[in-house]
Amino acid sequence: MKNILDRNQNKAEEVRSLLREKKVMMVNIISSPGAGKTTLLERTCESLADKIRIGVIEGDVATDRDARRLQKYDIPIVCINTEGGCHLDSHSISKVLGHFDLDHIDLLFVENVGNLICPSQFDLGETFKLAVVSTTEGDDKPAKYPMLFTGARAVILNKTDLIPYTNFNAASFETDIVSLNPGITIIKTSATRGEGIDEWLGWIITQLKSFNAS
Ligand SMILES: Nc1nc2c(ncn2[C@@H]2O[C@H](COP(=O)(O)OP(=O)(O)OP(=O)(O)O)[C@@H](O)[C@H]2O)c(=O)[nH]1
Ligand SMILES: [Mg+2]
Ligand SMILES: [Zn+2]
Repeated sequence: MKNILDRNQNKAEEVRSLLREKKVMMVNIISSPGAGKTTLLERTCESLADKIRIGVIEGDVATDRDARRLQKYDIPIVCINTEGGCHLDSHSISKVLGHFDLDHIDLLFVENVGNLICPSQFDLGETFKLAVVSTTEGDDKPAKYPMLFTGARAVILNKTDLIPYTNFNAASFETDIVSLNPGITIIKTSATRGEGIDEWLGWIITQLKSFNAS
């Protein structure tokens, strides 16, 4: 395992320096299956695809359904089928970067395979990780799966519209996250209804500006 992670890390650093040279900010989106990663990307492309040059790498175990959902936004998309693999690694990202015209992309989203565990161990060369948690999964997920939350720059708490139908405790969710990672940003959204999406869009634009200024 250590050898695998070391080799992954070396390739991730290569990817990171290529993206830095090309001024591409890469965001590695990680969540359990169904938390709302693709829906968040749909909302993001809807609002930003005509202002910011967006690209997407869709990591999926099987099918190209998520990539198809994003096709209507007329952005470059590459689908990686892991054929059973439960995470993406930096070698698979490095291989597909050649399919993008990196001189004409500002923001590259990677939708990782739905899984809260190993995707957080594999650096892809991203600028930062974005965690997505949905309210129906329970407020205890950050404490039970800490690795993602200690490493992420922000967490989207999605499906806030469903809180009335669950026992989700937002205060205890936030306390657990902040104790793991005091600097993390928490954004509450309903990706289907639109609440919180403007805050998310404002935040991602600010990240892009500071990436380009650094
Ligand atoms: N009620 C509600 N449903 C949502 C919300 N966001 C996403 N969904 C629904 O949740 C389901 C899963 O959403 P996806 O966006 O496909 O989730 P995902 O994280 O991309 O799923 P995988 O790629 O399979 O891991 C879909 O039926 C969405 O319509 C939300 O904010 N509220
Ligand atoms: Mg998806
Ligand atoms: Zn895995």
